[in-house]
Amino acid sequence: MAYIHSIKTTFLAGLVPALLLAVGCSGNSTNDTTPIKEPADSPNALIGVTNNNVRTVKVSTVAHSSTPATPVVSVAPLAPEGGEPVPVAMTTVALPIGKINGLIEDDTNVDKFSPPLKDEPVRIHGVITQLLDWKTREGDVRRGFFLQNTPAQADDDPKTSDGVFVFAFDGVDIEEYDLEVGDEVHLVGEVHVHYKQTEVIDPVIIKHVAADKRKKPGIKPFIANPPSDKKEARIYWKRHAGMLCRVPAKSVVQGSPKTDFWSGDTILYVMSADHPVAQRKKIGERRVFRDFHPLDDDTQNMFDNQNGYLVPISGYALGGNFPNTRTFDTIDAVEGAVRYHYGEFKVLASVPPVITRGPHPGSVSPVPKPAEDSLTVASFNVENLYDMVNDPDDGCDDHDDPGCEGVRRPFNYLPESQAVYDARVALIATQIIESLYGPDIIMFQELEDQDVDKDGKNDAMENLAEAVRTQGGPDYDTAIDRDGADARGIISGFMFKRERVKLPKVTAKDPVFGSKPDCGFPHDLLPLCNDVSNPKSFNATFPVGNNKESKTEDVFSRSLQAVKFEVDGETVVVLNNHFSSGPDRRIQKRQMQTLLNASIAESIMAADPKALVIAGGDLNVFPRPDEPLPDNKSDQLGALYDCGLTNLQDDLLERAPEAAFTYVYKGVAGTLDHIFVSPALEKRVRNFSIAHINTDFSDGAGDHDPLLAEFDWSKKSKK
Ligand SMILES: [Ca+2]
Ligand SMILES: [Ca+2]
Ligand SMILES: [Ca+2]
Ligand SMILES: [Ca+2]
Repeated sequence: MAYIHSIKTTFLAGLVPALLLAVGCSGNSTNDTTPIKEPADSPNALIGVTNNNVRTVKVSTVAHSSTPATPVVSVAPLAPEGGEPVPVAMTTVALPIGKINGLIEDDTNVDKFSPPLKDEPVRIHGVITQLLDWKTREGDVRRGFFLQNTPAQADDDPKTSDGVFVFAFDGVDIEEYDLEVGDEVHLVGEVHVHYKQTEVIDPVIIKHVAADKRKKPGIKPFIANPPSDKKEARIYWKRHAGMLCRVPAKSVVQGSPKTDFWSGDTILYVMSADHPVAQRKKIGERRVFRDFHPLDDDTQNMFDNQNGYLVPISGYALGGNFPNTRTFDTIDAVEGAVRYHYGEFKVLASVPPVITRGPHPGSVSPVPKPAEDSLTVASFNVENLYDMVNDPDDGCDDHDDPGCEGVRRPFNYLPESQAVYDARVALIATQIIESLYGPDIIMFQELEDQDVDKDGKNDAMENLAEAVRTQGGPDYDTAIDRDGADARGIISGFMFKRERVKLPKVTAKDPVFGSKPDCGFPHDLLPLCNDVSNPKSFNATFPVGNNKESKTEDVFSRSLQAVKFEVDGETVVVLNNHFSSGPDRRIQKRQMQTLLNASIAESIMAADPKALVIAGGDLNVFPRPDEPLPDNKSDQLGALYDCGLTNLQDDLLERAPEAAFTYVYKGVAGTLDHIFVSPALEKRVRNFSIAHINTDFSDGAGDHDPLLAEFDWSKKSKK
């Protein structure tokens, strides 16, 4: 599973963008200033909303002329019960917005920073750079605008931001005041921190000059140019939070923007055309790779900068309506305010980016057509391949289901409609036929665990096999051990060519597939490992004392699926995995998952050094050296390397590093999917490639690119 899709156990009242956005400069006031309509409950309007901190605003005078307003508002804390309000401040002078946002030093912890005037009443002025409308998940409309000081109004300090979001809820009515981009406003409100974004809330406008009456230059955007170091980049963005930004033209798209269910946001990551990585000679190398990759921007250091030079462009203000894009596309310049939302600073595009199509990411390193006398094995994470059929035995596979243990509604992994599901199945089938040349064996991850027709076959794979046949591809059979599913109900499984690949019956005495498997794993195997079956799920007890990283007490939340195939008289054992997600989390879990794989592989190879063994799948961590954290020498796949298997990704990293990735996370390409092989198989490797058909595309079939290993299966090779 992709680590951005980890199971949410609590419902987050996330916000989804409205389809409506007002932008432009169509101010139509006939006077220099628009008459101010006082809020209905003025002069005693409440401007605070928290229970303990309600304040009273007394609007004593309201400016109706073009002259700057002098004392207009007195602010007092709510009186103790029965007492009189105590005047505490006269908000007479507009503060530079930089004073609201506060000084961001070079070593400021952006995530813990609190603005100096938090919860204080303030008066500010500036020019509206962007209006923002959105809807809550419940459908309620929310509104606000970004306000920025002109250079004359600002504090002239590059370490403070001159812009701020003004949240209009409970305050001004944007339509009533006819606020437009380019208008100058003076207002009072209260400094508030909303999920770490500094805002001014409950605004009361005291002066409004429409854009067409201002007769002064508007706000000039700053040009996005964040430093390469991620930490420094966050300081940089914090110093510009709320300000109007321009992402320069010809910036290069990295990865595919998809709408995140929880934040309601769609983010397009781009890199400036001026960046050295964007200026590399080979097209395929103009890509942002993880720090440890040989084509990272810093090839000297291993864990270097986390690639802070990427610029996130948010489609929130566009209702997620980004055009379809793919890696290597370039954009025309995009403008918008910098917003902090769901842990990230983003440029809030005010109009959809105009895209210029780049080279096809898959054309950079195409998968070569396998030879006739090869055996081909693929691994393919099909990202939540859930159908629209309600499984009565499953409480979380239908939009109307009640939920499962640890899995609550709404279910972000379900398809929107039958048509969406059918289209995905058809596209995956096409990819299997055209991009992977109909592999003999496919290891899938993230299938829905369902068999409503009770024919012993996984429904998702049955649908895939049917779609492949319909499109003229090979005739596939499927196999699965249903003991392998996780709480949500995703499972790994196998599809294989019916006429070539056989699934032998296994006996109770089989050392792996029999009733008493002994692979030397140092912790207790679960009873399901004693099933005599092929395929067969393996899982074990997670050692007590190390169990802080996960709620499950098992090594796997989704069991390893082992299978024994016979191909042209030879036995091949395949261990198909979907490790726990998040390369920098659940590290001990993945180490233990690796160890169970290695233990099984090692026991097979100990009995027969020429055994043909494959272990792979979505291992959710990078090849060696995998360190996802600065000082963490976690070596999470170490046991698989050390038991004598070879990771085919390592060869690709040397031979064609520009092709060595399977997943793009927040614009950064990394390798989460792997195929390890035993020495006897390694000698027969003809090719190993990755079909770059999904993760680079906003209209791909899923979030992972599939792998294809090609082995020499000629008579000569079987000595
Ligand atoms: Ca880097
Ligand atoms: Ca279903
Ligand atoms: Ca159900
Ligand atoms: Ca079935």
